[in-house]
Amino acid sequence: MSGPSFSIRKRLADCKAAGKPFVFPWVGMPGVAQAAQIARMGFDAVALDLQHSTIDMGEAAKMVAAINMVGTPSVLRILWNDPGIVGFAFDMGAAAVIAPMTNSVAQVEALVKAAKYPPVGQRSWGGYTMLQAAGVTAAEYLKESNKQTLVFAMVETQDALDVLDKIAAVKGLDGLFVGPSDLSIALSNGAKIDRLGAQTLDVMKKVAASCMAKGLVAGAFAGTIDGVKAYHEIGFEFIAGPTDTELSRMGATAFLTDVGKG
Ligand code: 3PY
Ligand code: MG
Repeated sequence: MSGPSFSIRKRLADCKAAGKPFVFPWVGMPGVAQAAQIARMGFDAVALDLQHSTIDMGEAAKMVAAINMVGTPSVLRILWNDPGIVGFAFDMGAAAVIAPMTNSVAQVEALVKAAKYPPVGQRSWGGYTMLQAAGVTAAEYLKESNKQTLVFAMVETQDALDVLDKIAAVKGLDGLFVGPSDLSIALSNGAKIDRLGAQTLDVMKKVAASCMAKGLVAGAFAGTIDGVKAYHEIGFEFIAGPTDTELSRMGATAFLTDVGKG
């Protein structure tokens, strides 16, 4: 039986067949114990955000190991689209990697090159943590990982929108992932963050359509319950739900309300 990093495709397919989104929290607080706790909460995966948090790569490696031990797939939004970081993330046992600010065909081609073994790309072989995370032998990992693990290019700038269909056509790419905060900042020329605004949703529909046309997974950061529902409705299937901070806040609010202090 495959381990968590090789279960993500099947989990996604099961969610899709059930008409439900694949939903995961977006963790920014370092901490192995908390990562493991969150991995037990019933989400489809756990994402670690290395771009906008204090989780460094050493901490991320430990957190991914803890999440994988629970049997839940881990998703890494990496610090930057750098081939060394992409390889590191997969070698540590990530099931999916999301690269921020991928704004051109060349940048997305470089991302795929770092994420996939030949003949699709040029990922470098080494490290064995990924084998435990996938629950397979080295030979099986080499044969299957290009298909089983997922690499996402983020669409969150006007530059990326300008070449959307070309980015979506990059061979070996598994999905597009919308960063609606940066996207809405770009669309409003720096005026606002409007993750559920009409203009943002309109553009996101185009991203979902582009994914559909190319057989890619349509992903996005939502952050809220309303966001998850709205994005699922317009064609997104791989959706980041609450941040870890928001999860705690929701729990605290419900608790305080229930004891009459809300
Ligand atoms: C964005 O919304 O810009 C993201 O990168 C997700 O947090
Ligand atoms: Mg962003």
